[in-house]
Amino acid sequence: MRTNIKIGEESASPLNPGRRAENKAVKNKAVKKQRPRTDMRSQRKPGTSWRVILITIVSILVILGILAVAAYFIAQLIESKYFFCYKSLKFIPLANACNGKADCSGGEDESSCVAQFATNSTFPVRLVSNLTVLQVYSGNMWGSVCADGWTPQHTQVACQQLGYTVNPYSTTVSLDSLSPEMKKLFYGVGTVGARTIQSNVTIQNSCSSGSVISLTCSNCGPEVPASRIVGGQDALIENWPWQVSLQLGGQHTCGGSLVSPNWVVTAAHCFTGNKAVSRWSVMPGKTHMSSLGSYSVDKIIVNEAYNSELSDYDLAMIRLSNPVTIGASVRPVCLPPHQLGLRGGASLVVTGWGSQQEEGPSSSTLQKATVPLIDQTQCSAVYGASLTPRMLCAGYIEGKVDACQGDSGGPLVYFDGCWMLVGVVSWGIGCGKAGYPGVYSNVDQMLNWVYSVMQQNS
Ligand code: 4AZ
Repeated sequence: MRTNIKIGEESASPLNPGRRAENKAVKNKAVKKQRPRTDMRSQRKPGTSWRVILITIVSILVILGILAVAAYFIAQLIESKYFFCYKSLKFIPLANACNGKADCSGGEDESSCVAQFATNSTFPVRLVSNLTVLQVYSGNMWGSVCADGWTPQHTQVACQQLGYTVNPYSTTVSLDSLSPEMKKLFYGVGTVGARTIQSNVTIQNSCSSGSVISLTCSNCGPEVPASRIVGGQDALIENWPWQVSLQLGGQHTCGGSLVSPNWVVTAAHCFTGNKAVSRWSVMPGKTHMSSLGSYSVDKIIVNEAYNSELSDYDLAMIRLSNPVTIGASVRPVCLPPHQLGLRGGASLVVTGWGSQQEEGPSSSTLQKATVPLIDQTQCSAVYGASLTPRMLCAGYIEGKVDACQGDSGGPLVYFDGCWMLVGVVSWGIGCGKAGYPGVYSNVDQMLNWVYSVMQQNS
C-alpha cells in the first residue's frame, strides 16, 4: 500500500525532464485535439449570426434616434434665440428679425413678418340676424336682397365675395319674418355675370316673390353630440373641430379658430414680440397637445387698429400655406351674422389648452367651459372705459369658470342652428377671479375687417 503512495508522489512532481517533454507532447496533443472544437464554433447555427446583425442594426438605430432627438432639441433651442438667414447661412438674434431693418444680407429677416391691414371701405356684402339674410351695400345704403330672379350662380358669387367657396347654399325667407330694419330697402339682382353681387342691383320697394335670400356659405359649425380654461372640463376636438393650437417654435402659445380651410381667426396680442411668420405654425384636429404634423403659415395679418395698451381691436388672421383637410376633427366654425342680437345670459362656450389656474402650466387636454354672456352695461360697471365696443364679457361674477393664459386667441362660440364664433379670448384681470369676468374680442364688430382680409388676400 505504501509503494502505491511512492509511485503517486513521483508522478505528482515529475523530476525527470524526459518525462516532462513527454507530458508537453501529451498536452500539445490535447490542444490539437481541441482544434476541431474551435472549427465547430465557427460553424454556428445561422440564427446566431442573424442575432448579432440584428443587435448591431438596432444599436445603430437607437444611436441615430438619440442623435436626431438631441439635434431636434438643439435646433429648437437655437431657433428660440436666433433667426437663421438662409441666403447668407448665418444666425442673427431673434429680436433683430422683423424690426424694420434688414440684418440678413439677403433681407430675408424682414421679408415675411406679421402684416397690418386696415379697412377703409365697407365690405359690400353681409348676412344679417339669425336668419342670415343677405344684404348688399350699394349707393351708401344696405338693403336685403330679393329672391326674385336669384340663381345658384348668384349664390356662388355672393359666397365667393364672403371668402367662401365650400358648399354655397341659399334658401328664401318670407318678408313677414323680417324685422322692420331689414325691410327698409330691397335690392333686386340682375343677370349674373359680374364678379360682385352689388355691381348689378336695383333698388326695389318690395320683393315680388314675397321673400328674400338667406345664405349659408360653408358647412361650418356642425352641431356637437354633447355638449388656459379655469373650472372647465375635458373636451374632444371632434366636438370643437375649429379649435386650433397656434404654435411658436413648436410650443403652444395661443388658440385660434378655423373659419375656412385656409384661414384662422385669433387675437392680435398673440404676435406681440414674435413677428417672424416662419416661426409660427397651426395645429388642427388634436384633443391632446402635440406639435407633430402642424401646418405652416404663409401670412399673419393683425388689425391695424389694434392697440396693445388698451387691447382694443384685438383680432388677427392667419393664412395657412396649404388648406387643412376637412374631417371629423377639423372643420371651420361659422362667422356670426350681423346683429345676432345676443342678450346677457346667452349660453356661450369657450375652449382651449390654456392654464387651468392662474400662473399654472397649459393643459395637455383640450378644455371647455360654458360661460354666460354678460350684459355690456353690467361689464362696463366692472371694467369702466377699458371696455370698448370691440369687446364683450362672458363668465360669472362669482368667478371660478373662465379662460386663462394660453387660451388667448381661442374661440367663444354660440349655437343657433350652427356654432358661430362670437368672441375671441382677449384679456381679463386674473383668471376666474370673483368680480372680473373674461373679456373677449367682439367678432360682430369686426366682421367687416374679417371679410375684407379674406377677400383681399385670397
Ligand atoms: C391671457 O393672459 C389671459 N381671464 C387670457 C384670458 C384672461 C386672462 C388672461 C381672462 O392670455
